[in-house]
Amino acid sequence: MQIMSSAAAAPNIALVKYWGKRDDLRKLPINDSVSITLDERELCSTTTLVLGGKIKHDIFILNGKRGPDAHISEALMLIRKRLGKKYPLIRKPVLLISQNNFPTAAGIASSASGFAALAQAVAGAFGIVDKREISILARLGSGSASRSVFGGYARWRMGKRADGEDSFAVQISPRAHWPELVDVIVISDVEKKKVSSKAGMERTLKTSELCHCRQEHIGEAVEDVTRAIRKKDFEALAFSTMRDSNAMHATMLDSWPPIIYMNDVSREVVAAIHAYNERAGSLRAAYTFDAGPNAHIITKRKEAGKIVRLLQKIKGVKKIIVSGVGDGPKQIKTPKKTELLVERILGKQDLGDMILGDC
Ligand code: 2P0
Repeated sequence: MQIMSSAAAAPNIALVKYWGKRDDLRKLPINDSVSITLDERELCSTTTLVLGGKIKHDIFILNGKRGPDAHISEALMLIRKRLGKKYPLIRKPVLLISQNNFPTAAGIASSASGFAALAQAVAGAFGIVDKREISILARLGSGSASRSVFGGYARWRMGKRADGEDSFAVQISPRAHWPELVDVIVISDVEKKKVSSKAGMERTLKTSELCHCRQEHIGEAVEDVTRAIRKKDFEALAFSTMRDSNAMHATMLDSWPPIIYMNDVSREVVAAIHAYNERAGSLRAAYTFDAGPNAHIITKRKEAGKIVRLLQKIKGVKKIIVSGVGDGPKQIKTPKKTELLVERILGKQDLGDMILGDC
């Protein structure tokens, strides 16, 4: 039997961040985190999974190029271990085709959207509808992907169990509850980061004293942001978001050797947002930075134009993307181009390194 399943998912931006694991392989975090899922019409990973095709080993086509990819292989190994008994087809070699609608080199992390799309495609293949299960499947790929399986606003509960069965995301509110928020993404650097999130988290947890201090207060930040989302209290959300981004980057700097993701442009953006809020007399915009220098400015849509014009003036800003809040992953009809590619690949496997084009 051959099954083809396709899904699309968007990245998310964390307001209270995940930076440190209690279990590296299962990707179990040391704290809860809260995020906004972005709009899949702006930023999206589309993944097609073919199960039961006549192939001898896994084949990955990522953004039009044939893999290998150690990260996907590890995720598949964990997913197979989890689902293999109930769904033996997952044990057979798979063909996986994944494409981002944003350039991977745009400085926007694609692992959350990529692994959420993969989890949704696996779920679609086997008729799995339990969101908790889909969130766990996504988490096995990338911790932050566990949150991208929900639209709107999500909280990843760290859980306490060693097997990770209680570590999954839940939805705080759907998009419709607070659709006005946007993420203004300010790109100043498109290079691959020098320290991966995985290595960075390990280093921070091992060497930073400050990391333990952040952990003492992070529960409060998670509750504050969750409450702010429920009450649509932008100022409370903005305050806790900026504080936690600064706190996380402080623990990175406190690591040994220090990890520095923010650059001069990032710091100028921070200053510009503080000045903007000062002039407005209230918190109208909040910056947050992931493991990279590109700023994410959370604001209301009506402020976005002004913020974009303000930040465009900063020297070194290469590109600005504005994304709204998304509805979460979708099971989709496999695009025609991908169907043709699947036929080609299943008919002739010796593709070498050839560029396969858009799918
Ligand atoms: C987050 N980040 O909460 C934080 C903020 C980056 C900084 O989750 O090792 O790609 O695959 O679980 O999820 C980026 O790390 O790491 C991340 P793994 P992931 O969004």
